[in-house]
Amino acid sequence: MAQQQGDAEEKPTMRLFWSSRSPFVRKVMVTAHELGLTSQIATQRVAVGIVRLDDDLMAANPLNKIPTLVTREGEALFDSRVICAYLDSIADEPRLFPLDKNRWQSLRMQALADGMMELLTLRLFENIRPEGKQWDAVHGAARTKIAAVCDHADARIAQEDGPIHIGHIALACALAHCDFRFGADEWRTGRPGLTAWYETIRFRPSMVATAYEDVY
Ligand SMILES: N[C@@H](CCC(=O)N[C@@H](CS)C(=O)NCC(=O)O)C(=O)O
Repeated sequence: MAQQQGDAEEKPTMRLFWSSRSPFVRKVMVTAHELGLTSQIATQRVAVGIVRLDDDLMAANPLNKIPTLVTREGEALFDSRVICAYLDSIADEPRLFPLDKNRWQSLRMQALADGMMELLTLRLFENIRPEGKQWDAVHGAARTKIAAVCDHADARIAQEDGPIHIGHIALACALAHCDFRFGADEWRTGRPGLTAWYETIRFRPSMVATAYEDVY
């Protein structure tokens, strides 16, 4: 069932296959909030997973993945990087994909954060494998990589002095997802710079409006 979020005065012209649990979806929703586009997007809740397929979604995206955005023209766009770049391109003031000196750092930060989301998703999948088919080494390696991502970000975040960009949004959504699913990892420990930065970004209206919820 489609549900509308944001300013109800404007009729939505786009449709987003959506879940309140996906970090990739949240990245798209935070982007839409930052660009003032939420009233144009109707969200359609889907519950999917690597072994849980959805016919409606697959008709739009053969990969069965969310987020998938159906544009005003009826074209399906995926994945989250493509959708965020598209939303930036149709906004009155495109600004989340800098073209100046911050361009490559912002895209690298997005890639790093997306990779962290993939690792968190992999760990969730490992958790639901049938008993006897789980592989602890996957958790261990994923945890090590996630810690390295956080160290990388912690070492660089203080040098970020410009306006918010797509890398910041992706990183905030990845860290929030770590809290949501793997709070015991305590990513803040030993990373004061990243912690202080996150304590600011997590209170932006776009982040507050898109909090994760563990519901289908
Ligand atoms: N690279 C994709 C990743 C999207 C993704 O993995 N989404 C998960 C939910 S968090 C999904 O839809 N999984 C369903 C499946 O793998 O079939 C993106 O950036 O959008």
